[in-house]
Amino acid sequence: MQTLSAFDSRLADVAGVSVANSTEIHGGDGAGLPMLVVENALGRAELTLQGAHLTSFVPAGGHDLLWLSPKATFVPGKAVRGGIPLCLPWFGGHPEGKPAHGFARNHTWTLVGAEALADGTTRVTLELLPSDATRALWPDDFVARLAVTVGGSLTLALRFEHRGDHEVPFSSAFHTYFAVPDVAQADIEGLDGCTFINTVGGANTRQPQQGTLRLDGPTDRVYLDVPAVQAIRTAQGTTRIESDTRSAVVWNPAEFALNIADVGDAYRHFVCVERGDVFDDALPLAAGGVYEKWLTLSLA
Ligand code: TA6
Repeated sequence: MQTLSAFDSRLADVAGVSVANSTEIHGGDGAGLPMLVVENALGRAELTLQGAHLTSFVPAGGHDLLWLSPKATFVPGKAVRGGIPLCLPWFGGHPEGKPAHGFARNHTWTLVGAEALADGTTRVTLELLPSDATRALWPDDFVARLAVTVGGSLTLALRFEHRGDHEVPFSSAFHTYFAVPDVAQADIEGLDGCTFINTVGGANTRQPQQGTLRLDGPTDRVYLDVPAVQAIRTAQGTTRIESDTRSAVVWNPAEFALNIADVGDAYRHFVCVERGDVFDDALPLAAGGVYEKWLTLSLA
């Protein structure tokens, strides 16, 4: 069973932050993954140190805003299906065939801070530094940090510091899987008028969104230059998404999910609305450049 290092354990000795292994929470064979449980009177969240990956967020008195696949596995080196994988330092496929969505989501981050704040929220901060494995994919030095604040809302504040001496291409996304009772009945607001790139089946067509979005089959769209706020309305309630990033990717594979081992027919119960800076909205990082963006999720 994988556990936190002594250093991590000491930092986690803060009211409202406890450590666990995924096998204790989600079962499964094998060593599992170390996890943090962050809980206070306002809300509760779970995350794996691998990927600094949120797998659950429940505001007090509410339901889990995040979808975790019932077929999710907690295996070292493999991204967990559901929650909020961090796509970093590139989003989607890589021109040289490196792993899709970067390496941040399947490397282990270190807990470097845990604080109970005066407003009743709890913040944990995780850090990813270069290793031989990351250097094979991204030769430059970097410091990646994610501060996770848990209360009645959930805020992720990401900072990626490029320590190289030359400009590098960079894109990033909070690849959030939202829990919905039925994806075919979920209304996504806050994209009206935005241009989207339809990438389903390798297509690459552009058109404007008209009104509310309701998915009616396999969907993979990159919305550009979107407003700060989106909402997902379902019979269960309304989830509010706010971010200072520029793009929103909407994804659900529908029946194609039957070919994805850790999704299958559970695709009906999630929709990804991924805020980030991708495609035309992505900007290269100059030598010594810093990328800082945040995402806040809440029940409206
Ligand atoms: O963000 C949408 C997307 O890029 C889709 O094209 C789909 O591949 C999805 O992410 C999941 O990717 P993953 O590598 O996690 O299986």
